[in-house]
Amino acid sequence: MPEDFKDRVATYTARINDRLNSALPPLATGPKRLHGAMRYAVLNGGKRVRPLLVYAVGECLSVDTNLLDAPAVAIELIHAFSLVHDDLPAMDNDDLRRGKPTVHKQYDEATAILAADALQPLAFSVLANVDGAPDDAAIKLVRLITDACGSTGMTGGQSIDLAAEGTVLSAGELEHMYALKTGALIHAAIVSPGMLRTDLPAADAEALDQFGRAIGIAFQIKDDILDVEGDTRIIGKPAGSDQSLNKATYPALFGVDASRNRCDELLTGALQNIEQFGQSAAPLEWLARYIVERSE
Ligand code: GRG
Repeated sequence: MPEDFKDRVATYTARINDRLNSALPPLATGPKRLHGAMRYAVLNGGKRVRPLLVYAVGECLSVDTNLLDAPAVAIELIHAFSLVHDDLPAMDNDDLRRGKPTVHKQYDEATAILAADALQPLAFSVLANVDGAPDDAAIKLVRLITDACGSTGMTGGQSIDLAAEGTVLSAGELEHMYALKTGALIHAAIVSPGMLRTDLPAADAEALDQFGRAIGIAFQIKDDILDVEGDTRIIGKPAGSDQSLNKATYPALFGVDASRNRCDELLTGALQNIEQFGQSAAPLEWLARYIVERSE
């Protein structure tokens, strides 16, 4: 990673961790076990890819960084919420997340469910309280993010995923599931800074929309490849769990080489979409490459 990007990633990561810490209820106030589990679910690591995308697109569109904190925090809280649910015994039944015990292992199942339940409204409260943004920005962000995590977004994708275990899907069906399960929230992160501008040209909105759709799907295909080829110690969750659960994944259905090729194809298309932003899109381009080339 070039040194200047490394510095900026470190700066934005420290920033989002600080904003998440402030948004979460303090440990000193009760219910302490619930608050402890919420903080554990959010602050126990994570690459912070979605907030980094928010900040990178914000740079592209010259949006004030202070305004970007609300969507960055809200989206990361929802992401953390979804991981807690995803790991539960009723879903993927995982013991390890981000190299640490999953929330239901560290606490207990009821506390994990409640912590996730409380993270979701916290996310929307952060959005509702966005300060200094254009008048209709909060409502636009709420609409964007509720759509991304509802039954035609992340929750719907998870439902299709669970139903698809042990079945054969076409590439189109699989990518539809990925677009919902993983892509919708990543896409929301990418288009959210546009909601903080009153004068965004339609061509810029369209370019980010297309970029977001492609990168969202590529992110999940790369996640699948890491499940096959990754190292549990580096990815922080048990490698090979998709195969154990008989999940319908890109590598399982089409092989690792085809998965890699599809990721590259999606990346190339995505990068073409953001060429119009010129040099201001360099951090976004770097993040897109990181998403398909990462080892964690
Ligand atoms: C309504 C919010 C909501 C959720 C209920 C459980 C569920 C429905 C959806 C789960 C969706 C899910 C877990 C998709 C997988 C996405 C994915 C690849 C997660 C891993 O993301 P990383 O690699 O994780 O960014 P870190 O740990 O780095 O944050």
